[in-house]
Amino acid sequence: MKKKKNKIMPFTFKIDFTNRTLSNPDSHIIRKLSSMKGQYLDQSIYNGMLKKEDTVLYEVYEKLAPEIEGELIQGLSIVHPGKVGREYFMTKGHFHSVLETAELYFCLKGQGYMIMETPEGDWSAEELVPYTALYVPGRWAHRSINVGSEDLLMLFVYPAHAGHNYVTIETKGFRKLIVEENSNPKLIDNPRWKGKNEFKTSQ
Ligand code: S6P
Ligand code: ZN
Repeated sequence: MKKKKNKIMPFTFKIDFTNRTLSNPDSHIIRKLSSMKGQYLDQSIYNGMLKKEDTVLYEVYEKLAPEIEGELIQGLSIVHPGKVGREYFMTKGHFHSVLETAELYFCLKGQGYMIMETPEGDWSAEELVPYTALYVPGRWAHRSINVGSEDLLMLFVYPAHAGHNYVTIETKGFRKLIVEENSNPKLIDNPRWKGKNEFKTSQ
């Protein structure tokens, strides 16, 4: 759960690599397989896995700030290794509600990709390995994907007033997917992605 911050003082925080956490996080979000309904291509494998266990796919620890222009929210995202059929464990993915807000990611550990796209139809897939910084400009929806065999750890920083718009991706998915082929990640078109983008503004 997030607890809103109204006042803030300068602070430092440490990343605990062993326990995969931050010092004194303000929030800890845990996302499980059940929150990814409709996002994985192979629905029967997805349903079968879900029947057995609602596996934790990823976790997010945040250091919060007042949700106003000028402040920043930062934190640690941990995408666990695993697959649903040929697709890897990944985040839900979102646009920022304030569309023109950017985000910075810094890969600390593991191996992954960030899949990104704009409402206008541009897309990009960037590889993430340790010590890679990734700039996600405003307007770009983003989803991180763990293509390795260990946790994918990333530090992120984004404007505190950005907010999250999940509904567009929940409804339409991303245009591009990353699947495993011959033990390697491969970028493919999402066969279920149809028609023109219909960017939804409601949450
Ligand atoms: C927030 C930032 C990350 C994600 C995290 C989980 O703007 O992009 O902290 O929240 O990677 O992804 P998602 O799509 O479930 O929020
Ligand atoms: Zn974001």
